[in-house]
Amino acid sequence: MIKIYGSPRTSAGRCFWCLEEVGAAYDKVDVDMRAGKHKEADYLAINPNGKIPALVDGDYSLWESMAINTYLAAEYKPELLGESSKDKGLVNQWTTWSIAELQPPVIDIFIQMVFVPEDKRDHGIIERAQTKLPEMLSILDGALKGRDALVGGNFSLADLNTASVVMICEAIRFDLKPYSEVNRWMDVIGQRPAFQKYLMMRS
Ligand SMILES: N[C@@H](CCC(=O)N[C@@H](CS)C(=O)NCC(=O)O)C(=O)O
Repeated sequence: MIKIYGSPRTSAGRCFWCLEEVGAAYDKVDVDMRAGKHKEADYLAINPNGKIPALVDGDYSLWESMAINTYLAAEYKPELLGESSKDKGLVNQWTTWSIAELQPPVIDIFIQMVFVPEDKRDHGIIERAQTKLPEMLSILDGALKGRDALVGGNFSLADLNTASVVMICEAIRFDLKPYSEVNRWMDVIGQRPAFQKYLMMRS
């Protein structure tokens, strides 16, 4: 049975969503980050980065949330990775883009607003992130014009991984109203039963 380490309210969240999408049976393993359990030897043996999430499937273990999702799709629902080589390339493109380009400014703002006391906030970091984020969201909005899915005609891992980052924009109360295509796409995604289960886990 698959074990997924972490809570749905962290970077592990997209893996819980993916597990629901692919319909694999799994056990959730809580890691008490407040108590520093993610930095203890037992957990470091699974993920030497000391970060959440990690997946263990029998004697196989894997870390990095996007890599975990690619594994889950390949193993349990390969159509999520795209049908043709070209679509597979595009799914990989959006997955890489969402973690390497879209997520960093979102996380920069999140860290400053949530973890750094107001008098210690680095306003340079916040301003740079607030400039970069609209550029990234405009790219996403343009790609979604007239489409319900980022790649081909159907929901894929590109949608799941990218939407999982857009959800953090909501958490930092970044105004998504100007991105009408992104909103429409998120509404379509919001109807997915697996997504709704994931939302319930976060509440
Ligand atoms: N790139 C990693 C990021 C994981 C990550 O930063 N996880 C956070 C929780 S949301 C964490 O474990 N932070 C603890 C730390 O950095 O020490 C992934 O997507 O899996």
